[in-house]
Amino acid sequence: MSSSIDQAGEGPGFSTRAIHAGQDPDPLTGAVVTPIHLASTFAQEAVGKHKGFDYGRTRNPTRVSLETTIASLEGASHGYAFSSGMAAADAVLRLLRPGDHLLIPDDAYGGTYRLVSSIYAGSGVTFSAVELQSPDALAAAWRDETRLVWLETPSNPKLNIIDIEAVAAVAHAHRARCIVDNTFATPYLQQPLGLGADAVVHSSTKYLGGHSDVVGGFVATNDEELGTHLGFVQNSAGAVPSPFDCYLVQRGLKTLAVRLDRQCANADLIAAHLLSHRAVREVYYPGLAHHPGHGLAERQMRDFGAMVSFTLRGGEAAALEVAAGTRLFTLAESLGAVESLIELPARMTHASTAGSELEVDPSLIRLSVGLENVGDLLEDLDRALALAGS
Ligand code: P1T
Repeated sequence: MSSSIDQAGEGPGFSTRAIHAGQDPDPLTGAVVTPIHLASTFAQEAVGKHKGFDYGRTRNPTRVSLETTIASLEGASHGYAFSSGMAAADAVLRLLRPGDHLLIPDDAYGGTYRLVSSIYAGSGVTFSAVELQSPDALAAAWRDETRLVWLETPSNPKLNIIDIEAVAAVAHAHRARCIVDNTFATPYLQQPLGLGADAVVHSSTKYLGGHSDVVGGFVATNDEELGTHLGFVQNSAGAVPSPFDCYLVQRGLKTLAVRLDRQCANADLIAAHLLSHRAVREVYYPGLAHHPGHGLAERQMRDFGAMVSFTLRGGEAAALEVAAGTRLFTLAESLGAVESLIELPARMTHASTAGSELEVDPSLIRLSVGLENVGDLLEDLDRALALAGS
């Protein structure tokens, strides 16, 4: 695992790029914050002669600034911002044609499963949900028509760790693409393009924005053909974020590294505490030595992330009580912001996976660990666990 301090390597370090890439002071006014350009259309001197912007859906200066920043953080030549994480995923999946086959993990965000199983499967794309941590399972699921492998690592909500480099190598050997949803790790903790992935997808609603006040998505790639496809879909389907939303995500990015350093440290302590709690049956956190992906996460990630899932000896009834019993951990969907959240994926974020290979244990509780004082967070969990009779 690399140091949690963002050391400079060749060129500016991560935190420097988060604050400066695509964010030079405004040439007109010197403003040090990228202006929010609200114009939906831009004056042309003569037909087709303009300053690089003609219509707001096609190109917007605030969006271009954000796209430059995130692309830089992911080590990408192309970056496209979307109006949500699902719109970003959809833009990539539009590569698929009827008859094509897609591999997805057997643990992934419920909305991604819904998009694939309801919308894409409905238009003739086939898919298999596979334990992508296992090279044998990957090999067995591969078909001649497999065009794309979709990874989530760490996965939502079980925090499985998948070997990006190994899966990308298999995909490329078959002339298929490997796409990584990097929402849980962020580019600060994990750089999928450097490990061979063809594109990185984000829900920027989560850590990138970081303050639970914006919904957004992003795709970054170094693949010229894929970049052209994404730009075409972004403009043609039009699921673009507003200039204000772009500003909010870019503002969040400036503190991504420091937020995550603290959130990972808090999560590490919480996972260890839960592991030793008598009411807890199992803890899912890649930072724990017994986690099956621990060694791989050490190699593949800078730190282990700030999501922790666990089950209780008291089962679903106890889980429902704990989820309703915390005060600092707010019972809510979503993740990755400054405040800590608690939820029950089976009934909330992953309800659409019921009856599928991705179905979540109804007693599984998912925590998004925030930036609060960790002593207060531990006390809050202990109180809720005690109230629930656990
Ligand atoms: O909500 P949206 O911005 O559209 O992002 C969808 C999405 C994509 N990928 C992953 C890994 C995600 O976790 C999400 C959204 N997830 C939640 C809302 C949640 O609470 O899990």
